[in-house]
Amino acid sequence: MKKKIALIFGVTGQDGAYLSKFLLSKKYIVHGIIRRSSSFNTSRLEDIYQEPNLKTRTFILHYGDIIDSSSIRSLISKVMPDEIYNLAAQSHVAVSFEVPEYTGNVDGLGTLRILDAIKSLNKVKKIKFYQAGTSEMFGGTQKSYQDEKTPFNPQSPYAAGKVYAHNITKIYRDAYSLFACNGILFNHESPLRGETFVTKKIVKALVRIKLKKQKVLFLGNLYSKRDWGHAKDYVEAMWRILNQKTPDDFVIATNKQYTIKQFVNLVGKKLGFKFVWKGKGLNEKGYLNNMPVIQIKKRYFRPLEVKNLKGNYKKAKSKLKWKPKIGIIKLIDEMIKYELKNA
Ligand code: NAP
Ligand code: G4F
Repeated sequence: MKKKIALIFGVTGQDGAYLSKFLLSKKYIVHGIIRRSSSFNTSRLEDIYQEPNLKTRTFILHYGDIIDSSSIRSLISKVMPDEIYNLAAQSHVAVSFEVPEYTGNVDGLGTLRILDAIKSLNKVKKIKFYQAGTSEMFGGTQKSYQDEKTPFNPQSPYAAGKVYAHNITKIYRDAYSLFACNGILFNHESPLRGETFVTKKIVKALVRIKLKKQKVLFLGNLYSKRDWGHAKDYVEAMWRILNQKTPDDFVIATNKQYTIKQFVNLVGKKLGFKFVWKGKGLNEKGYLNNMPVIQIKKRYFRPLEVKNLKGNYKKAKSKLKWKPKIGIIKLIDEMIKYELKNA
């Protein structure tokens, strides 16, 4: 049987690495787009990298950039994939306040560029498209949990760019009958998570504190609530979304919620720490043996905060037969194990 071909924008990121491995296990030929950088950005792909000279390659990397229409168009025409996954993004919410225009260009217009290339090839091949949407789009929602019907209320340039990408994906689906789908994914983590996202930052720092390689962990807002799943489960949902009969949009979440402080305490417990919390606001501190090992710094607060995210994945459960398999405790165990190995 002819192998399916997938093309992944954002292949070097956390989800790109897990999705590549998942699709290879499903016998796909996987093409990935990488940006040229002055230092290596492919460390997450080391275990699946294949030599360019190998004739029977099933994992192939190409240079490209989602802000460059010409590279997008020529790569899509060259690869002629069955499925495109757009995971490419400036994905850090706080950083999006520092580089708002760039973030809008990559996260918003980048999606349009891919969709338009797919549209121009639509008579030659029906290419399916997945857009990596986010729970950040719900932003300042008043609802205690969010689903596909919850209105968007973005609170950052990142979320605003992603709302544009979500809407343009729907518009191209309706106007040009493209098989284009939006995943609305809640936070998902793993040992491969970027270093500056809060879960990775906490696990790495507490492991280093345990090993006496670090004294203090500086954090921002301890009281926002997040719905944290495992990236491995979430990339399977992306594939299921594209392998439905009709294109549609889905919330992917765990329907469980923790504050950042609860996450710190859970990681601490696994490492044998019991933090004593004292003080309020910027003066709040987490003590271990009377030492203030967790401290709050204003620079880690955002101009606007998304306070409450908890997703209802009922639609995904019923239509995609998807549910999260890895809970927060197993996720933390895996992240700690990885940091201990690399410390
Ligand atoms: P990530 O680790 O930050 O990866 C982002 C990827 O996008 C990297 O491969 C990055 O390449 C690439 N990229 C950035 N700018 C690009 C450009 N101009 N052209 C081409 N590629 C570019 O993000 P992730 O956690 O894997 O998330 C994957 C996607 O899902 C993102 O779109 C994110 O916004 C979205 N999302 C993530 C979550 C989550 O909790 N992880 C939840 C909802 C939605 P470099 O390696 O060269 O930087
Ligand atoms: O880990 P975070 O930076 O993730 P955030 O902002 O929720 O965004 C992530 O999930 C989204 C899905 O909902 C994705 F779309 C997005 O691409 C990204 O993957 O921050 C989580 C929470 C925030 O409330 C933040 O204010 O942790 C709080 N926080 C407290 N101290 C901190 C810190 N966040 C970071 N990054 N660093 C801190 O020191």
